Amino acid sequence: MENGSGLLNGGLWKLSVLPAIKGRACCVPEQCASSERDVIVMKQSDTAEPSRTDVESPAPGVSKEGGGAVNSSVRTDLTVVVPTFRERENIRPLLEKLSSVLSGLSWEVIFVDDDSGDGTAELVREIAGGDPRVRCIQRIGRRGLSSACIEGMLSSSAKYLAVMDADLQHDESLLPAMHSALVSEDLDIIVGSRYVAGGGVGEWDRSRLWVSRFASRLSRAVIKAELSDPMSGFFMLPREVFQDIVRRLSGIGFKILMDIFASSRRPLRFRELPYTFRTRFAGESKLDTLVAWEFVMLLLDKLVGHIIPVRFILFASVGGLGLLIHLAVLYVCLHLVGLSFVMSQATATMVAMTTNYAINNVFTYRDKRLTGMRFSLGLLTFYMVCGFGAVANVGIANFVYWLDKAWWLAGVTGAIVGAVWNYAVTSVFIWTKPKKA
Ligand SMILES: Nc1nc2c(ncn2[C@@H]2O[C@H](COP(=O)(O)OP(=O)(O)OP(=O)(O)O)[C@@H](O)[C@H]2O)c(=O)[nH]1
Ligand SMILES: [Mg+2]
Repeated sequence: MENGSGLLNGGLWKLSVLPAIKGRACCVPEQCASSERDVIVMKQSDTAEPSRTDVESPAPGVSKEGGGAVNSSVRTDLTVVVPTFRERENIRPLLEKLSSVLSGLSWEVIFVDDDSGDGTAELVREIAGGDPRVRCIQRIGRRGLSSACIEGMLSSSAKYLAVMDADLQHDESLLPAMHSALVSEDLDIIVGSRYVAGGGVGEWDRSRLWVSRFASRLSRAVIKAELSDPMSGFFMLPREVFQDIVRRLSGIGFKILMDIFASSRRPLRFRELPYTFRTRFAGESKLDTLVAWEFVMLLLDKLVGHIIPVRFILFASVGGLGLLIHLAVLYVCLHLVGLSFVMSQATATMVAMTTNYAINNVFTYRDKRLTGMRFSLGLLTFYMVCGFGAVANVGIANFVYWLDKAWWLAGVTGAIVGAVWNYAVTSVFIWTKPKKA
């Protein structure tokens, strides 16, 4: 049987076909980082042109009096990128705070919203209609904090880029100090840290503190810098530093700062400024157990991603699990239920393929997860792809056996071909860019 990827676990093979598949989906007019890393595609609700702003205009969306004045001679110096997922209630309070602390700078804010469904993007666009400092990128059928930040930064042409959360947990009053440190000193990045003297984690309970510290320790495997808070999502860097790194970013999961440090070819000159993590203002946390899973994916990608794509490792591992599921179901049907072998094998194959598909949808392709009708259509496509994969597997294995007579070599070769086929085709036809709804 062929249940997604057969027996392939781990891997020594450097497959030239895979990076080519990973780099798909860069197309005009959508903008993307044309790297061989995973796809970075923008769905943008406005243009990628820099907005030109009036330095002294009032809070966006708060009062329109004078707020729409545009001084076309002032180039935006700072872009604040804010990833959002269901943050509607936090938008106006955050804009008020940004407006008050950044009043001496020429700045803009770009909200990158993953089609929240609570009206976040609509509200941002409404405010943006009266204030050129506010912009919105709405991504459809995509999820992921890091990739959202990357796309936000790519759409800016400001000299400096900051990233912060929407829920007011990051202390915006640090932004001017971050900016002046970058302007006056020879630094690559300024990080808001909760773990240097003067900083704090606010109301975290002990378990969250422990998890954060543990993750920071694990990150040492891929970060060379002595950062006290590599899990921070609050930082500022010059755009050329970002541009220098962007093609090597993984864009996986929640930890964009760790990704930046781990992707830089040279050690980054950094400074940490203390801040106290505040309590979320409104809305709900998006942290869940799968965020930890994405953290592991990011670590793996940084450790072995240059040899073999981490998604392929996961896909192949899920295939291995599928084989176990297949054997268990086959045993139950054959020996406990008393079905014929053909019926048992058919049932086991369907169960294994279906569970493989569901597991891959949640874990391997969490950022492109399919739901509703698209989930069902994807499942049908998965059955078909795996059917072809099985034919290719058996055909190639047969051929190798005919050549060599080594059963194990024939079996392994067939399984590899089946797995690569399934991975390649499903990543192009199933977990790909969304079509029109
Ligand atoms: N675009 C986008 N933004 C996201 C996604 N997940 C989270 N965010 C945003 O990223 C920021 C951080 O997410 P939070 O849920 O606040 O995570 P956290 O601050 O680590 O956790 P809490 O302390 O529980 O709030 C918020 O502005 C979220 O709206 C996502 O999948 N896509
Ligand atoms: Mg938060």
